[in-house]
Amino acid sequence: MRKLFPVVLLAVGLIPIGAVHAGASRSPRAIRQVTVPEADQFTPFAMTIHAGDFVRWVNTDGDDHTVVADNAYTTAGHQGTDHVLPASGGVFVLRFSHAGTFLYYCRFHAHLDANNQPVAPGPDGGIQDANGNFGTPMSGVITVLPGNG
Ligand SMILES: [Cu+2]
Repeated sequence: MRKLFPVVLLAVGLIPIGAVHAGASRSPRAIRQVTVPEADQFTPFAMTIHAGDFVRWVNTDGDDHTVVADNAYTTAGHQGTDHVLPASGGVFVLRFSHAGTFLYYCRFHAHLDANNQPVAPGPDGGIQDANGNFGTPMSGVITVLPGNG
């Protein structure tokens, strides 16, 4: 079994794109970005990439957030991911090496219920809006298509 390790980088400028697959393929590997804006959400919510591509999460919010993936829905690898995105600039990068679906959430602002559905934190941890709702679960999904060869 191939074990995948997350690549943790302190600064966006340090990503060694050329070094990762130098000589392995002519097609450049894309880096796609998911941003946490000044809200408890991942933008964009859904993203489609190709095997071999990287996804970089950048937290521009003033609060800490997390990128968490449980085994239940994740078929694109990186099961058991649990990484903190520190406030105001935290960065986390994963490379997806095979096709599948990567459903993830922030464990500070969402969790999976007994049926593995993402749910908002509720009264204990959520911020109540004017309608009395406690927000939407902070989650996202990445669809990984087969690579280009
Ligand atoms: Cu969060």
